[in-house]
Amino acid sequence: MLLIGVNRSPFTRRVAITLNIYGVPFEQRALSGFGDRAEVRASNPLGRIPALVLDSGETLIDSDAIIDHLDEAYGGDQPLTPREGANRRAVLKVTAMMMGVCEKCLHAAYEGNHRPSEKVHRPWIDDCMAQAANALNAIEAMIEPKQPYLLLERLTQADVTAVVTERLARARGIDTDVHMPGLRALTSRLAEQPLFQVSEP
Ligand SMILES: N[C@@H](CCC(=O)N[C@@H](CS)C(=O)NCC(=O)O)C(=O)O
Repeated sequence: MLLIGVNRSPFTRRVAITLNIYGVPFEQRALSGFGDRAEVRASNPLGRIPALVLDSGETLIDSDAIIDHLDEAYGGDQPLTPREGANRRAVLKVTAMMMGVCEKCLHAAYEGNHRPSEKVHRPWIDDCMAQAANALNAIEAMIEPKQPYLLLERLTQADVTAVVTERLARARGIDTDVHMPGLRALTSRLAEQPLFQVSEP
């Protein structure tokens, strides 16, 4: 199995962490969506990372779709995203919110990185970051400081996605130490675990 993408991409890294948690051996090609356009587009015509090339040769794209396959193939009776019911809905909702945070942080970054400085629209950046912070505040409010995990009493995809999301939000200037201390503490604890550490960018 071949994972295409760099781990500084939160979308790629959540797939790498999921593979590690499920104990699936894989190789990784550290390609970037912008730096290695031609090679990335050969695997994903949309030109985005991650892509996952299965041993059969089939290529999957988009972290949600890749993780859905990994849950189905390797999750057994306790996949990181529960198979049904209220627990499944809860994990999917929180995970979607955090994926949205990542997208908003990246929209803000792209505005600064991909447009000429005279065309950068600061209010758009501020609005994206305000949306990201608002969503993180909502997640902070869900955290029970004594619980080892974000949602259920076990590791789920909400925890995996929280680790990559909090890291990106902090890198983009959201002071999680001050504003989301529960999320910061939870994700720091998780990030120290070997299954997470191995993909640290
Ligand atoms: N929804 C996608 C988002 C993937 C994504 O936006 N990847 C970024 C890197 S962090 C990328 O490749 N951007 C290049 C581009 O959009 O051209 C997923 O979950 O995999």
